[in-house]
Amino acid sequence: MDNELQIYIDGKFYPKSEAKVSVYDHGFLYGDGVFEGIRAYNGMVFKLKEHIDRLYRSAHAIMLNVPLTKQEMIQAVIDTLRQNQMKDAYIRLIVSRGIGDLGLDPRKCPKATVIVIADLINVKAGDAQETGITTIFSWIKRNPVDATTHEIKSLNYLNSILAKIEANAYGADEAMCLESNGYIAEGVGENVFITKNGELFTPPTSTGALSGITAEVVAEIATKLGIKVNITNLTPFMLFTADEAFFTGTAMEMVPIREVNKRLIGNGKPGPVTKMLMAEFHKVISDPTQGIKI
Ligand code: PXG
Repeated sequence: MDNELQIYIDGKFYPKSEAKVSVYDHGFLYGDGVFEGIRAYNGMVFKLKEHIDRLYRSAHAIMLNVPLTKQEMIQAVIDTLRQNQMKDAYIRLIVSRGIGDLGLDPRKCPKATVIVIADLINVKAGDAQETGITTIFSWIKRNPVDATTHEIKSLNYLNSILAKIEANAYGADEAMCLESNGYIAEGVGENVFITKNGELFTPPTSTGALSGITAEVVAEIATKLGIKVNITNLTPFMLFTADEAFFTGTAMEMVPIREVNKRLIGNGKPGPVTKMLMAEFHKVISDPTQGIKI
């Protein structure tokens, strides 16, 4: 197939149908590895440096030696996009522990595997940005910070997947994840914000949430607009009684939340603060200075 996607694996390109890793790779056997989800908009890889920095922080936390320098990793992403002649893409960057034996000891894996996939973005639920989405609190507590915390963007996403299964089972669009004390941590793959009396509130990463790059961008936009951003523990009650709520993430961008466990948030429609931030967010992602050119 001529127009098959070309996938980067350890410095070489393979057509999608031939892009494979060993069943002995500890990323597959144990979820031992780290990843990033990145987007390219109109020939610019949005916040690429920030994503690469986070990838290396995750790798450092699990004592995974990335076989490329940060600059080489940036180049691998750019090369993959050029190879596929892509200007708009969803990029998945994966560094797994690599091939070992069937035991879990990472010392048996001499070299990490590096994979870059650039694919088309699967735009979620069409009009979600206009109508907002429904959520439920999942009974599965977020991984604690002294365990496989989501501060590390590891290949171990079963915690998020279990929460997503609950959302699917109850017919909600997305799940809301609580940490072990009952505070709100984040969504399954997105950070959460609420607004109350014109101010923004978002949980700290000490709930075990990922330090989101989209969340950081939105917080900067808010600050510039004179909207106060408070990083504080959020209870389910605070979400039920918020004026507005929304998720942020690379894949979803910004999506209003209209319902949680059947309670409407505000009047159930995207509110003025959310709408204003969404409009500014769309300006930022179309600004070529906000990332690295392909
Ligand atoms: N929390 C977690 C646990 C995440 O995995 C975010 C927040 C948002 O972070 P950014 O930096 O993207 O603003 C993520 C991001 C998907 C998908 O398909 C999203 C993520 C991972 C895997 C899949 O929506 N992560």
